Amino acid sequence: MSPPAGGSADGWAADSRAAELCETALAGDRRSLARLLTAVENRTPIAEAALRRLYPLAGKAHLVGITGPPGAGKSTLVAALVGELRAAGRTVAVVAVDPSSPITGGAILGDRVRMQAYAGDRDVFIRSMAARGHAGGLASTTGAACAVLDAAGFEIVMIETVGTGQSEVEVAAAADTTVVLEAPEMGDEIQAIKAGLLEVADLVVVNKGDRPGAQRTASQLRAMLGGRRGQHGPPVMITTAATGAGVPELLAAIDRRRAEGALDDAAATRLARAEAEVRGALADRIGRLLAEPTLAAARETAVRAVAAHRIDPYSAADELLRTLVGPDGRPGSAR
Ligand SMILES: Nc1nc2c(ncn2[C@@H]2O[C@H](COP(=O)(O)OP(=O)(O)OP(=O)(O)O)[C@@H](O)[C@H]2O)c(=O)[nH]1
Ligand SMILES: [Mg+2]
Repeated sequence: MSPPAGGSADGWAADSRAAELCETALAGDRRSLARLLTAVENRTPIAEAALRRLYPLAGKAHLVGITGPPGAGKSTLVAALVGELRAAGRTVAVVAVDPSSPITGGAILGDRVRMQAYAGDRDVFIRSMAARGHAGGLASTTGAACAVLDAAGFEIVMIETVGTGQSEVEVAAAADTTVVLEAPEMGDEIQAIKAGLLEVADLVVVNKGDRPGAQRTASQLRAMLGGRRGQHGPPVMITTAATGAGVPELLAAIDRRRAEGALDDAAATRLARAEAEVRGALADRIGRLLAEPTLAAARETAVRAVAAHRIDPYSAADELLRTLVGPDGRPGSAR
């Protein structure tokens, strides 16, 4: 293992704690796994050190995003999929991301009750995460959490998110396969379905198949998506998550994505994810460097120069970057 960047005492402490947590988590200790995810959520130095160790072990899991409007039945469907996977002896982790609130909401508590059936099952891991407003955003935090669970050996990692604007696009960036859930009986409101939500769909599911209008909604969606993307719109399926009807077929469609190459290193979704992760890491690095007290003077000088219009913001940024990176190209070496 390479030493932590900078080699500071804090860096070494974080690295040795991360090493300990990674070792026990990989040996199957769920408490250590949960601690690693907390570190990821809070973006601590331990998370970074852990990721350095775990990233090479990840890349095998199928990351499946489940998104859609509130109440469409995402959590019920996730529970049904978990049941299906466990019946087949397969392992699964679930990350429920609530992008709307900085604090884990009540809905997720309800989901937890629903998942209590798996309390003693070591092959199911359920975690809710609040997505705070980090520079790297939802995608990079979710991506890091998925990498940890992936490295821990879960075959499928499901990410449940409420479709509230930008978040579903970010979920799509974190997942290999994005399942967009809709509920029937939207009638004319079908036009109001956020185009963005369907744009990112690899699979579209009309849930609540027991309700009238499910078939009609599915047909409308097929016409709409087929029309927009030529002959090959995403498959539109019908499920009744409450009874499990259609769930084996959905799981089969999800599994087919692996055979179709969605999990290959060069798959578009994997490249997009890597891109988001690198961007997130860069934003993180730059943010941290800019916050360093040793750079306060340079920052202050730049800000005053820009305010006085003696220099434009881009030139000021270039100058700061030179200060940050230093002549030998190493961060902080100019100090
Ligand atoms: N009739 C019917 N009701 C369902 C079905 N699936 C889910 N529901 C009900 O729909 C409601 C919402 O289900 P959830 O699974 O909590 O929906 P969700 O999309 O996770 O909701 P949020 O997390 O709040 O966005 C619950 O009352 C479920 O019991 C179904 O297939 N048929
Ligand atoms: Mg839910």
